[in-house]
Amino acid sequence: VATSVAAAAFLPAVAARAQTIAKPAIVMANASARTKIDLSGEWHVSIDPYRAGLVDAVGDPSKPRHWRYADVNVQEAEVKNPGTFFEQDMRRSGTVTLPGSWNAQKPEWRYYDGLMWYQRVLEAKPEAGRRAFLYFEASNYTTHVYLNGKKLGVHVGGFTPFAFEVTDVLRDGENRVTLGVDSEHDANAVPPVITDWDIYGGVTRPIRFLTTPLTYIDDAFVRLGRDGIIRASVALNGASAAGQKVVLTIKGQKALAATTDANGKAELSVKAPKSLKLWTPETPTLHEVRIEAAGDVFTDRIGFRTVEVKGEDILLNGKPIFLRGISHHEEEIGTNPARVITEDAARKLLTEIKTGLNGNYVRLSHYPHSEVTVRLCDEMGLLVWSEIPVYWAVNFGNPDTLKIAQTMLTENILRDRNRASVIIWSIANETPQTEVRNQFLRTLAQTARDLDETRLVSAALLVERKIVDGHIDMHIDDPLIPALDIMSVNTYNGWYGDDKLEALPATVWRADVKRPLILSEFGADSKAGFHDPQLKRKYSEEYQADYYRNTLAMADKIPYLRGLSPWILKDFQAPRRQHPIYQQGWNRKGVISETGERKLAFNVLSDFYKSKMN
Ligand code: GCB
Repeated sequence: VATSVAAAAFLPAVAARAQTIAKPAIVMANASARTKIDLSGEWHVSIDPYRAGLVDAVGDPSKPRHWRYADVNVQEAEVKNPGTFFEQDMRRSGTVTLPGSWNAQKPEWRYYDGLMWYQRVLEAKPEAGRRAFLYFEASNYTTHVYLNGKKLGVHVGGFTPFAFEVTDVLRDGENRVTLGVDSEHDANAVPPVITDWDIYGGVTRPIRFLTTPLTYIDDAFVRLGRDGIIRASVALNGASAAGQKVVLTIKGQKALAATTDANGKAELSVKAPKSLKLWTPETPTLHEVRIEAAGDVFTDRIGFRTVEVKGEDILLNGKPIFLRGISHHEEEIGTNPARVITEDAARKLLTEIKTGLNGNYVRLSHYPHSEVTVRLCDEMGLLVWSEIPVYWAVNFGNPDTLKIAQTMLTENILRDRNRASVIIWSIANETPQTEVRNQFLRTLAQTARDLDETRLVSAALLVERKIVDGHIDMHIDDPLIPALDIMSVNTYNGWYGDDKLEALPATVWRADVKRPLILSEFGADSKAGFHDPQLKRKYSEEYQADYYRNTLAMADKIPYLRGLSPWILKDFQAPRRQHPIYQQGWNRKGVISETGERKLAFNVLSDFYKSKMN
């Protein structure tokens, strides 16, 4: 009996490890280059707090109501048959602009957490010999998609792209796209119900209507290996995917060719020429890459570089590098952000890191950021930590939660693995050291490695603070570390807890293994403009600046420290932060305020990074 109990206890974890995650049916690499119609703009909107549109009056999901009307001209129907009645009419509902979270669109929707319906017309023309798709960059959290009243499917997860094919549903002329976006996170969701950031429900990134040939290049992963070989993995999608000639050209280099196998896949490789200009933060060279197959063309601008860990060093193109970074949430500057990241908004924030802080690195926390941000990092020369929202109290024991996290990680990696700037896939933030969590995260680490052999894997961990011989002692001993390339630790001594700032520099950091360390977070709140040079109370700019001075002095003494991403670039909305004077719904750990003013700590960090530039 004892044996079978033990075996049963191990079963879920073993099963989880064995499960390899399938790629989504449609990847649509570099989708934005295929855009036929950008569906950004005015959409009709209708709130549905009881989710009445997904079910009938007694909750039967087989008889949904709301979207059924999508293909009916209600106004005409009411005239034609005065006895008929409807309780929704999307065509006469008010409008909002998408992308944009509803949180910022109406004061009464500020904290709405539920279902919202959107609808707009798509004027299109089915083309013989071409397939048509709707592509969503991100919609938070569960999205029900319909075209002309027909349900195309559902997507779960707020920060990664997804697509539905509409070739057979598309009509000549007026088509109606209807979306039901539900922001609610239950206990099994990723992230879970409680986070330290805003909900930002709704469609937060562009929606695109795309067309392709009948067989098209769905996925292409082009990278420089640590062995000096450039490799391209190409996957075609369509009835004639097998046996196709694939031609890859990197501008200025000789073209390569291969033929797709029975699954429509081809691998191409070539030794990188000595003359190949590598991507670095200082010289972010991007190469024009062109792949042709089956009458389709895929183009992108791709940087080539290698990243690896050797002992306690992180090597970029074979040379040790120190990551001068900061953490960053996806939120534009302003007093009422809607999480709409335009190129301008992203450039403004990233320039503060690159130029203002003398940075070369950004932690894009706590979820995959918009594609425009990552592409700008490629262009501007900022190394990226990319993360999925496996955060705090995720339900590690639930296989469905693991599946959601794996799908998210997969969608994130498939979108961004051609971005040279991305060097780290992070699989979690501040998670408890339990055995179910270890199994869950080891599975994710393996998923990342299966999809991408060229990058590093990490997770932001916690370390218990102890006092040993009168000094603060931080012993990094998380059992997850063997599954990670880099140890990353969030530390808040001097902000949470009673440690005096003067005690921080003498902190001893101990690790059981030789591996590079990143301090993935440290920070203190301050309200921009609150000065208190005498008392230096918490929340004053002076306290935050002193906190930075002392924490940086501590960091500087850790021999195996290879990077920093303090918390955080900009003050951000966090409903759980309600100090009536200093926070008012904002986490104030930004080194710039929500309106972009630099606080005193900004200069402390900027000077420190200047001293680290070589
Ligand atoms: C953390 C979390 C981050 C919070 C931050 C804070 O450790 O990772 O999401 O916002 O601390 O301000 O406490």
